[in-house]
Amino acid sequence: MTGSNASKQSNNRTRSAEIMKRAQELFPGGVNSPVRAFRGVGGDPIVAARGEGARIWDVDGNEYIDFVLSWGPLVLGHASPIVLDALDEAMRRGTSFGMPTEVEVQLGDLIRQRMPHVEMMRFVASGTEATMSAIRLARAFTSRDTILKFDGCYHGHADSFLVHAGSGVATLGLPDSPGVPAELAALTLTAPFNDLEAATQLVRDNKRGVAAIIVEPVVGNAGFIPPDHGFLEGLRALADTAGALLIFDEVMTGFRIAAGGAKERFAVTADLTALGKVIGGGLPVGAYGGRRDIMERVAPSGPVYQAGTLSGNPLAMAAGVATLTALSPGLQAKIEKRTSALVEGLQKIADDLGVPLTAGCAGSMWGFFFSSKRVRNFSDAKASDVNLFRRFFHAALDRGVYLAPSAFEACFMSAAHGDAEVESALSIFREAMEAAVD
Ligand code: KE4
Repeated sequence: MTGSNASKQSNNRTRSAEIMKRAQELFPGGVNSPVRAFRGVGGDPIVAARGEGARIWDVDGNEYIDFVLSWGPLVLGHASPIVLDALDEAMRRGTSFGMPTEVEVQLGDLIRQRMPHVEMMRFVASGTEATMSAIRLARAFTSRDTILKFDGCYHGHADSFLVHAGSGVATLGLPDSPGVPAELAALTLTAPFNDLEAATQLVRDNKRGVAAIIVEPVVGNAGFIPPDHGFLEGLRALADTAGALLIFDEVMTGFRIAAGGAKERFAVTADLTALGKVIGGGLPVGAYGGRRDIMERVAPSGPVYQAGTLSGNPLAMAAGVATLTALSPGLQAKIEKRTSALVEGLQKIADDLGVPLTAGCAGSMWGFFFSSKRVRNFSDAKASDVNLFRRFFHAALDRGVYLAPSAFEACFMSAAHGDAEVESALSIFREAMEAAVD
């Protein structure tokens, strides 16, 4: 039940609680990925039963408008008939071969048509694999070991990235991760996002040279933080001067901030790009690619080894082909228009209520902070009112809207979020904000 006058739902969550009790015995924190555990907002996770379009239902039958969309992949919405039909046809031919297939070529063609700078690519099974492989390749290509990342950016859980990382690492307030050898962590430099001077200084001071600068072109893992004008251009110039590769981690931004990704939106071309999420339509996928002269170093055409049993899995490829084929420029523009309307509406609600809030969006990715000033980096994000976010999150959840359960995550929209969903969500946001500030 979600309607424009949605008051608090019944919110019986007994089945969720029962299932989570069993889950706690089986999985660390009862989850298979930390950020799902609600540690960033308190309370107990709701257990998903099904999704359809813009909505999910939990195992107690409570309905929510979903703005997490599996953390970004579901740009067509839950259980999109387009994706289901493609999967139905694909799985009847078999679920995996560990052999070349035509469908992986079809998806590769679609990606390269939209991102011509991704001249050659390799499919893997997660975003982590994509960024981990891109870094290994950059280190091999430059014969250097050091990388530069940005505080609060999250590039998956490969060892080299768990240094001042965002997403679940930030949500849980982990001081980086035990188990990462100090010698390896020392090879990861970190600078504040949007601080070109600090990045330049770190690169200049590193006498052994930097292999790669890796960045989320629009940050989604410290909350939603867009780049300052000129920041990405500055990183491109810095990489060129330093002989480092520029890697855009577009696992989250890919096919969300623009059809052609960061290059189309910001006119900055990375040497390597990591992709994931949307290109698998909700199935396990990742990809890394870019300049042909770099990618040709990857085995078996070159010596840089990387492999995967389920890389290019035909079901994930089929879901990706269906998704990207449906995601026409016209549809993308429609989703972006509704995303802007939602964000403008949220900002207006906060302004009307006198609640300090800054909201923003880039394509079909959006986010907000309870902060009176523009958030430019992770320190700004941590200084926002996280306690108010927690209260707002639960007030919205109780009224039928599911936001990312952390102040340090982004939210998303899909083709299934129509004007009715935007109107309902804004009505719920107003009620939730009034309740949260009381
Ligand atoms: P995966 O290994 O989770 O497929 O992708 C890692 C990754 C890499 N790069 C970026 C920019 C990402 O956002 C991610 C994963 N995003 C998180 C959400 N912020 C996934 C959710 C989770 O960890 O459960």
